[in-house]
Amino acid sequence: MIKTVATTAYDDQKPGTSGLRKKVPHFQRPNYVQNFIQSIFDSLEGFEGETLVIGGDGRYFNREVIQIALRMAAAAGFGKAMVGRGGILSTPAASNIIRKYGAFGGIILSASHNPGGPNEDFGIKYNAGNGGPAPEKLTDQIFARTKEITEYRILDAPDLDLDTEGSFDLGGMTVEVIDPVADYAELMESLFDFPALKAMFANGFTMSMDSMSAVTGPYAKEILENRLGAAPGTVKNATPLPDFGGHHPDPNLVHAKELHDLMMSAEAPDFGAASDGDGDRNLIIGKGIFISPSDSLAMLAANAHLAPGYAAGLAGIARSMPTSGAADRVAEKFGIGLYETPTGWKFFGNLLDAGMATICGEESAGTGSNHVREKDGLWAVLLWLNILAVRGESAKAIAEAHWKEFGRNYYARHDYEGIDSEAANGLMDALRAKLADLPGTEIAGLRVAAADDFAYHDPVDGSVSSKQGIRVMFEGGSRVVFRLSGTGTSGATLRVYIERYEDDPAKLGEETQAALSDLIAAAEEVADISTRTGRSEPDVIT
Ligand code: VG1
Ligand code: CO
Repeated sequence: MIKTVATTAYDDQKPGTSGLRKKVPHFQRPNYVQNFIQSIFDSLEGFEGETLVIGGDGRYFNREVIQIALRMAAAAGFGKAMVGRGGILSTPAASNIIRKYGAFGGIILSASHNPGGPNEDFGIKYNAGNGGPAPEKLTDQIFARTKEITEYRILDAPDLDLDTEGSFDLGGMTVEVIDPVADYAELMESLFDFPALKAMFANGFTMSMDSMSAVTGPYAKEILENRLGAAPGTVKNATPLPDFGGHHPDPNLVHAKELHDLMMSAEAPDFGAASDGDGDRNLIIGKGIFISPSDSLAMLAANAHLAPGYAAGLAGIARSMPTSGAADRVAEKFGIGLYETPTGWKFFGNLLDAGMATICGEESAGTGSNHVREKDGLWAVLLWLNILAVRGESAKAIAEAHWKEFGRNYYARHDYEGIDSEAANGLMDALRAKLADLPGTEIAGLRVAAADDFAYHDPVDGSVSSKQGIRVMFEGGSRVVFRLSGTGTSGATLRVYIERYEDDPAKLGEETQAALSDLIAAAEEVADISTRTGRSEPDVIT
């Protein structure tokens, strides 16, 4: 029986960079989840009898929300729902399932790299039929709907067993509980040279993969250990836990410090990697060398043709605006398009669908390609492995050769987390107000060449997204970028992105923060960071 339940609208259900994210207790407010899911359905058309994919990263509250989503999907008239066993689907795996089975769309439950647990973060996002995050037009529509919703519809039915694979009936809708890993592993096998990787491991190649007690554990174990023959134990923290073992599942140098320390030690294996809460980010650390995500994007793009799935070359490369320009030089060499988008994977979808870009990436440890419509952590790891296998060189040798050929974009991101929202907005407003006066002036000894607030004109659908980050560009090609995070759940996070290009062969091996010190001083001076935020140091440097 379908029930129609009266509800009161909330005014704070605006999806951010990647879906709606709040603390778990916030999501547990009366009908908070139901309102948002009904608002998604109310903003879609033509899904009667169609398939909806539902899955999440296994964090606290995942199973409860899946049960609600299933009953609401049945009430809304979907014909079928595909759910990962145990409620598990990594974000890229969900994207693949949507595409492979021609689903209408999917609901992904994740707060990605944010911590999980009864008092930590949860998130809901909708992905469309192309497998990618809902574009802004749709998220705007969903938000508008959340503010006026007065009722939702839900099937009156007991919870389904999500731990047994098979087909079940839920009020006339078929629920198919599927193996969360099989389709994804098959996709990876179609893109990369598994026999060559197997031979590399058989010949003694060693690696350490930290799944951070998050969703990639089962995927990495199946692919690296079972299919490719990496030694048992290669995948660390391989069991997804509802609270990620109390850690922050963000694969950066702060939260994956153990891996970093191992890779810099005498006991380092040949290659190290990590992935985040929902499996779409990657961290790459070679023996004795951290590869910054922006550099990794450029190096993957420069070498992708060595893997079978990309043997025909790339159609183009897309990167988010704050991501360094390292990939631009690769695009230039190949004579292919380079697209600069706002932060967030939803902006890559059109370029990928139109065949304009093959590989995309973000400085926040996200890289991916046209194989799905999300960034993909394990994909990046496997592409690196495929490149290492073909070139027979270490990650360090490949990085150094890359810098020699293209020059090096020294790059760092400084995050000031949990700062007062008003102070953060005040800082951005003050910067915006002086943009026009900056060109030609000197800041901390550096001359400003240009300054603007980045606006994106989507070349495919013509839509415009403005206020996407403030850029201060200096003579010589260095820059600092300021933006506020759209994924946090408490206060505001200021992100300061700092970049300097260097092509002097004698200056390619400097320590990053030292190489950027004058720009760091300029960022402080132009934005008044310490006075306005009350912080003298960033919380996280990546
Ligand atoms: C951050 C990153 C952005 C990424 C987004 C989602 O957004 O900067 O590059 O796409 O997280 O990643 P923001 O608005 O906080 O800067 V994930 O791994 O949370 O899906
Ligand atoms: Co993520």
